[in-house]
Amino acid sequence: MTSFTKTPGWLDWYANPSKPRFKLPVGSVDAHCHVFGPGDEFPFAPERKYTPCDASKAQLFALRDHLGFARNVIVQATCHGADNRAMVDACKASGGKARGVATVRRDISDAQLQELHDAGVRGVRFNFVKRLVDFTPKDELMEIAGRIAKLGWHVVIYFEAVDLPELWDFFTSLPTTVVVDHMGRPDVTKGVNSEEFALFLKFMREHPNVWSKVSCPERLSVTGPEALNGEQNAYQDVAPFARHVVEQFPDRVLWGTDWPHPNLKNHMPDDGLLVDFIEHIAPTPELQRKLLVDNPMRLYWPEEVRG
Ligand code: 0GY
Repeated sequence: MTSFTKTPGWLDWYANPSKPRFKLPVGSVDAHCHVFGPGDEFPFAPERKYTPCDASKAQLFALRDHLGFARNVIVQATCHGADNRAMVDACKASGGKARGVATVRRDISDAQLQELHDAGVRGVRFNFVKRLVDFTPKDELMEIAGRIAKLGWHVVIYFEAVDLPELWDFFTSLPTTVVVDHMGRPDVTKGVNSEEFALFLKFMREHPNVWSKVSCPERLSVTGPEALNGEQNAYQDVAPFARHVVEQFPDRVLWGTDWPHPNLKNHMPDDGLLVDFIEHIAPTPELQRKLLVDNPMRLYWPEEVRG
């Protein structure tokens, strides 16, 4: 048995989330969440930048049912490096209710890629957030993108808004659907009309293969979770950004809880309240259905959509 010591100051996920007041459309997908370990069963990677608490598949599936989601997309967390066993184990145990997004290196074989596919993996994640990962050469990433394109997978990219100009040429050369995590992490203090956010919108507008997760208000917010003016105003500084993206690109947006919320420093969100935030960014039933059902189903379960 190996034991792990959590990173000092680590915040554990919220134990008893409230029941959302917002009723999710039938068949909703939590399209961004993770599993951590359990560390004694699925050890964390030696090269990790943080050591989390455990967050098992059973706990994830219990949250899914409690919040009213039908399915999950489990994104490989950086604390597991390119060892996808915990994520794959969760996908396999889900009975078809979970798909996965993996981290792979260029030495992965075609047979191993096929194994991931059979387990439910439909994408790879390229991470450019420097506090989370060491640098991987772009030629290696492009080679991986070319290989996974043949499987019909997509690339998920995670980066900070200030880095978009430098990464633009690489991102716009990717041969697959490209899904941006958390709207490219805008600095919300700069406002929805900032040059930085305008560049992100241009990225989506000019490249119809680019999608965005409009998730993680708890990560991007400066005003925080408190309802400042009565009810329903949690994360109010993030809402205009996410709503803008949902309204401009309704067929290319996804939403996820980001449970178990790695690396938050100030507070741990009540996942029930996070679900209530959806109404503020997707105000009509049609936008909600696209965001939560139609779009993730098209990307992750296309065989069920085509009928
Ligand atoms: C997220 C965000 C973070 C972490 C990871 O894989 C990860 O470790 O994605 C973060 O620290 O911003 O989407 O979960």
